[in-house]
Amino acid sequence: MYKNEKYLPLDAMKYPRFCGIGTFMRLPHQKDVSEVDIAIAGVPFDTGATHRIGARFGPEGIRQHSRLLRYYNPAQKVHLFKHITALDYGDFSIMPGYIYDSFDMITEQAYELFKQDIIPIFMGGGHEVSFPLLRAAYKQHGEVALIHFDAHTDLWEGYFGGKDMNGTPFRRAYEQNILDVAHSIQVGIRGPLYDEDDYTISEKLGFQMIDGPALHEMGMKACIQEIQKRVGNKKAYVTFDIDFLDPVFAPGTGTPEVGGFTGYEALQLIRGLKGLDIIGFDIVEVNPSFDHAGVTCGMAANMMYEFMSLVALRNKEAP
Ligand SMILES: [Mn+2]
Repeated sequence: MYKNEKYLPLDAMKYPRFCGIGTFMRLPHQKDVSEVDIAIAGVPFDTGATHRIGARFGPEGIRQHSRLLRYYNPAQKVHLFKHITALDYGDFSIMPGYIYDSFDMITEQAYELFKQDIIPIFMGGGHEVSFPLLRAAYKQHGEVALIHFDAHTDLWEGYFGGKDMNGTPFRRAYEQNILDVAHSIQVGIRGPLYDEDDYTISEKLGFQMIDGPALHEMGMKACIQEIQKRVGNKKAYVTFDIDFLDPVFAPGTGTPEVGGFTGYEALQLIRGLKGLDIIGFDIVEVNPSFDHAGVTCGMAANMMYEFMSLVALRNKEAP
């Protein structure tokens, strides 16, 4: 019935959901990924924070609030563990305060996962970690299309005279030619900017952008069609900054912007990525110190559940 009984969450009929060590979804924690489709890995690095620090505690917070996830996803009509095997890989080691050393460490550890032909789901950390993660993806897959949900483009040249922070990862990735820009799309961008030029930067560099107000106007279904059309059959990497959501739904983040999206809208968008050739996911900027009652961490856990469901659907349709 299950794809592999070794890789199931703890049985909630034997061990109530509040029991047990807090791995993601109470899955087994191990480093050997040779038998799994999905590895969940924490990337607890936030030294690139331009505003509130604390996203290094994101993985720990998300894990604690992932206890309520269950096997069957009724929205996608898929029973996850009939079609996938998954584990909690634990956290990458990083060097707090040292951005370039940590970037190298993150790339190396992420590549260990990519090269074993599995789908990694990374939990940041600040958005700066997406750059070293994309370098690892590139090493295995070549250029990938970026599907980017965020309140900000994160395409800035730099801040405070420095180059690498949580507002710059995709500028660096763009410069290093590791993205398939012509098939990449940014969704949900909004909030006050420094200058008019900041608004046009995405399209100038060749990305498609659907900004926040446009997304509210067009609705989720039309946006899904745009994403599907833009990415087509290219290999894609999904990066989800939790500040895509309105601060009401995700207060626990570093740079909140009003006028965002509901939890349900975010779930709809991720569900709509069905059928795309996605090789990896990250969810970033979850900052438990600014969270209330686990609202943000629980939301992030559910987004990851939808990532897992996409992989399960893919396996279900092409076992
Ligand atoms: Mn971001």
